[in-house]
Amino acid sequence: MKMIGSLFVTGPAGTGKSTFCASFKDWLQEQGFDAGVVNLDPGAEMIPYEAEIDIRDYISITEIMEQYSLGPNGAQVVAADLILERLDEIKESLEELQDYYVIFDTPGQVELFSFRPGSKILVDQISDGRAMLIFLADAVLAKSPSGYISQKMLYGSVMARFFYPMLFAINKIDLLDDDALESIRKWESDPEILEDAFLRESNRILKDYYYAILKAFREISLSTRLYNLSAREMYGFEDVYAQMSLFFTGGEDTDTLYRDD
Ligand SMILES: Nc1nc2c(ncn2[C@@H]2O[C@H](COP(=O)(O)OP(=O)(O)O)[C@@H](O)[C@H]2O)c(=O)[nH]1
Ligand SMILES: [Mg+2]
Repeated sequence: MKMIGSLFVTGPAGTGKSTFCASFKDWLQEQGFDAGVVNLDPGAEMIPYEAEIDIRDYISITEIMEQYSLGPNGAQVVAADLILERLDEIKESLEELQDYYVIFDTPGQVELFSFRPGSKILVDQISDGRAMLIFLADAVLAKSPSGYISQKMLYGSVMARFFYPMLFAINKIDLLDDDALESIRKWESDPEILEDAFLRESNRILKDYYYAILKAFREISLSTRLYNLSAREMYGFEDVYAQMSLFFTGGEDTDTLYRDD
């Protein structure tokens, strides 16, 4: 396996995963790196990039629907499991991406990628352990304390499935005004401000339950660093790259460190 590293882009439907894959690839190429996108979403109708490998060439949702008499949702679940049978072929195609940063676009429904047992195997096998994940949350939803917290909890539960570094990013921040951005920044830096805002929003119903959630937040430090992104405006990409570079090459901006001698 000769790629520099792989970045798996996950998150709920519509948070901008495919858009991010497209624009982050372009950005990496502008910085002089070799970068490519692999589409792992068999249900994608349209993808906004030219994929190096496209799972739709191997797996057809409509064929699965016919073969197993399933609707589109059931077929997506079967497809997620069938991907494993094509691992060898995918790995072979990846061999060609020497010294590449490879970005993996994942299915729109977050649970298909994050909670199917095969996904961890897939990540382990095709990245040879050299993997990172980024979870994209939606900026508009993150404007309310409950939206922010619930997306972070989802991030936490995805993180619990994969033993790889995982970034929490809010995408589409171009849609937020300065006040909203400032609130989120404060919630991030001071859990008490988040707690106050959340309890005000929750109207103190089920107070004990919510306190417990907030306590968990503090103790398992789900509040790691926050990445603000706009896939549309290519904003915030340096920070994501800095983490990738740190993890994959120890911070050296070079594509040679992981070559087998
Ligand atoms: N304003 C804004 N819209 C975005 C951004 N990223 C994605 N979108 C839009 O959000 C919608 C869903 O994006 P898509 O990449 O298909 O989401 P996916 O389901 O997570 O792959 C599309 O209409 C995108 O144009 C962003 O950074 N800013
Ligand atoms: Mg998509």
